[in-house]
Amino acid sequence: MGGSESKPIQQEVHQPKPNPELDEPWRKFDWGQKEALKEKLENFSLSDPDVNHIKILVAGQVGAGKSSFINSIDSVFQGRICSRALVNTAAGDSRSFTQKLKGFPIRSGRKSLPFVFKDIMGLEAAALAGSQTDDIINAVFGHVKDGYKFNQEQALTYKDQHYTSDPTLSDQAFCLVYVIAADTVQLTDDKLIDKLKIIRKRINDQGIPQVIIMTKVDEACPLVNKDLRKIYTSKKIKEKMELCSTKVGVPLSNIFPVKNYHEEIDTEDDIDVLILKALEQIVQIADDRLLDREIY
Ligand SMILES: Nc1nc2c(ncn2[C@@H]2O[C@H](COP(=O)(O)OP(=O)(O)OP(=O)(O)O)[C@@H](O)[C@H]2O)c(=O)[nH]1
Ligand SMILES: [Mg+2]
Repeated sequence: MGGSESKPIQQEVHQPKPNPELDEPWRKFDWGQKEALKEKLENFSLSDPDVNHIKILVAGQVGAGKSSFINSIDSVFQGRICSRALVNTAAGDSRSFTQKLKGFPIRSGRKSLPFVFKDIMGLEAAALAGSQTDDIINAVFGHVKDGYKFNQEQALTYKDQHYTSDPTLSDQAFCLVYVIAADTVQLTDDKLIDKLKIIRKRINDQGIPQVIIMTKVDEACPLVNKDLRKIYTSKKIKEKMELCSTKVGVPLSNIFPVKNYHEEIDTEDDIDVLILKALEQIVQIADDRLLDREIY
């Protein structure tokens, strides 16, 4: 074969880039409902008068944005950036920054709202299989006292001073909020999914509902990074939510995408309204469970 044989010239075909945005939002969302949602939550009264505060436990992988989500809720009601829950500022840590169980009562201005969010250590794929899941399950059921420092090697036992053997209704969590970061959902380790399945199985048996909060939407999609209102027209975010739903096994209707406050110095209405919508759902679901508890 002679080297002079010429190859047929390949015509470069320029395919138009697929539009990253949908024409119609895939979830209806009213961006103007901030004040209405805020007012509704400020005036929320729990269905059981014996319970002062409903507890909501926030769990998820290390660095997913659990502490930031609690701070973001705080910020919405205070109208300024709050940072009561300490947030990790060093990227890429594989160990959880939050080490102790701590409850954060939510206030609007000076008014105390009937919800307490519990911040917990992050789940680590590499940590010993049983200890973290047992601790989280125990925390959901109200057996773990605030201030307890999680121990990777050993789950809390009933002999520990931080163990409550006979939790009251107010000690128990009525909703588990599982936080997943949108930018890394595809990388979620199978070991973590297994841990989550164990937690879900145990809490499902007791009828404790779960909500997924998908954080860091700004990191996952450049469109949304520029304009948060594109969250429900972004194909990327829709894809991430669907992936989240199949990986974790929770219906899309129980997944809420948010952007946490992380570098802002002032609050913004669009960030606020997404956080408030997620909170409304969490609180509603938790309160329904409180009402239905006789069934379990
Ligand atoms: N861009 C962006 N960054 C976020 C968001 N939420 C959290 N972060 C950042 O992600 C990092 C980890 O956030 P944390 O709130 O400490 O996460 P965590 O889940 O509490 O982590 P552990 O306590 O270590 O398990 C911090 O640097 C936050 O500023 C978000 O919605 N968008
Ligand atoms: Mg934390």
